[in-house]
Amino acid sequence: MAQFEEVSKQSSQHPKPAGLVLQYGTAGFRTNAKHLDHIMFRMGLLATLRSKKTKATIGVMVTASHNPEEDNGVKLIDPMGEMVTPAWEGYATQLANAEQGDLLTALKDIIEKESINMSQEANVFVGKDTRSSSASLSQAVLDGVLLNFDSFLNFFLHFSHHFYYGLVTTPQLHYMVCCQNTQGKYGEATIEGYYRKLCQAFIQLTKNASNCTDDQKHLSVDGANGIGALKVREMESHLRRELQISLFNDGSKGKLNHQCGADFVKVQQKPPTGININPGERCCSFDGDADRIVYYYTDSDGQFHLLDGDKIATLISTFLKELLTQAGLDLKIAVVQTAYANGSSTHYLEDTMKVIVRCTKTGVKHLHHAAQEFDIGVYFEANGHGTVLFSKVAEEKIQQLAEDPNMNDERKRAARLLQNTINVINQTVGDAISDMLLIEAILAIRGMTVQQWDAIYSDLPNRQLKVKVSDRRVIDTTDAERRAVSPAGLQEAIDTLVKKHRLARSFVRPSGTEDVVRVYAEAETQESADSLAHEVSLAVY
Ligand code: 16G
Repeated sequence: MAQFEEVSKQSSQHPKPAGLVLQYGTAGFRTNAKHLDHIMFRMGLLATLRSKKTKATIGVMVTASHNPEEDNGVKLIDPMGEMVTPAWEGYATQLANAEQGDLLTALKDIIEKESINMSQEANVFVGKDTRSSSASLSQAVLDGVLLNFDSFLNFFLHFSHHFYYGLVTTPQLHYMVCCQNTQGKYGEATIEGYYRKLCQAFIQLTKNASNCTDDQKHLSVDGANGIGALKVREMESHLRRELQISLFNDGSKGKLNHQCGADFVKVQQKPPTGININPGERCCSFDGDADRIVYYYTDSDGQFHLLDGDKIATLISTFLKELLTQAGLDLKIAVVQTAYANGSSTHYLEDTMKVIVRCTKTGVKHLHHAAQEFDIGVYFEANGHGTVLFSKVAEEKIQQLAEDPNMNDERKRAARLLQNTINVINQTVGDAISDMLLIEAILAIRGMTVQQWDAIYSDLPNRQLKVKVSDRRVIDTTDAERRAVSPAGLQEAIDTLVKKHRLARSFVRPSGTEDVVRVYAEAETQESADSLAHEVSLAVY
């Protein structure tokens, strides 16, 4: 098999440690960076195949998001900027785990199964976060992308093209892949184009905010010592002081995600280190690749208040619903959550706001798909990962109204606000920078303080625990992970424990990113939520 020589030669530069098995999980591959070189090379190869198959540009992002600095990871981005399809997640796992001598067979298998026309050219965009390991690991991806498949397969000669973006946030890469594949209809496939589109829309939106003081325009941002901090700095000049950012944890001193960032703040329910936080001041934290955001403040008693993904979804959907009413547009709006959504948020959305609420399994791809079923789908995980999707029909109706010369001023104003809202949002994936601009614009337009936003509803006290078990896969769930179907008797035990507490709810699910089982409990008081979580974790053990 002389034609495979080149792959064999190149792959021996990126050898797989024998016996190492890794799974393409909820957010791609993620583990200690020292185990990932061969995975990166192989994902470069796979991205090339995916590009040939879809006849479109594919993205490869090197990041481990909120994981510690020592870890790294990689995920593939499909043509419209969405997560790669489940079948290709399976191929990614197969390719990653093929022992060195079986790699070519694994590749051929994919090519055959997908009937890939190898004469098709391939285009791949590669990006990386700020981790020290990301430089060499993204080079390994490029080695895979640049390998000329067609010569080794003896087909017509067509080279792979790639564009190496270097340091980008994960959502920026999703955005640029989508822009590229829509021939610029979604925007320009450059970082500058991204800043221009989002910031212009933000500035248009804030023109509707009356009497905004400098204090109200001020926001403290915790950049998690990661890529988000770098990109906020780059973007600042486009904001023309309509938003004045004090940036903390900008990577100049601290360690990535260490005692800071959105995940730390959400899980620990306390402010990050490295930030000056004055009572009442609005602050937010990004995670390590800037695809999540949470807000918070401390009150005059020094008490910490977190505004997580549920509060963000409520703020955004309330704003959008009001605009739809003002515009007289009959569009179906829904909020998509996961089992982790605080019960108070779900009740508020369903009972007070009267919006449709859907619950899906954890993981962005599940929420994203569910949100696509509506004219406007607002999706957020409680951990701060989310965005808003507008259907084509919704976008067209909004545009028609905004441009209708016979329309009255109020309806037109609402339609224009909706148009700018669409433009400030990164619809390809949850994006901390874009979400931050949207939230800031909404607060400014509504003249709302962070305390008023927080007071929309009160969270039920809750607790999350991790339980280490010998095999987490014995736990199987249904009903969007809200009920356990195995092992036998576990759900009944949880039901009995829940009945002992007021306003209580609890569920367990195997983690998709760590070797643990996660336990969630909420109840009327913190003591009650804590003891329920503890009791349920004993039932799991
Ligand atoms: C990944 C997911 C995130 C989810 C988390 C759950 C993406 C891009 N990221 O980080 O949405 O909340 O996993 O982790 O899908 P877990 O399964 O360990 O609880």
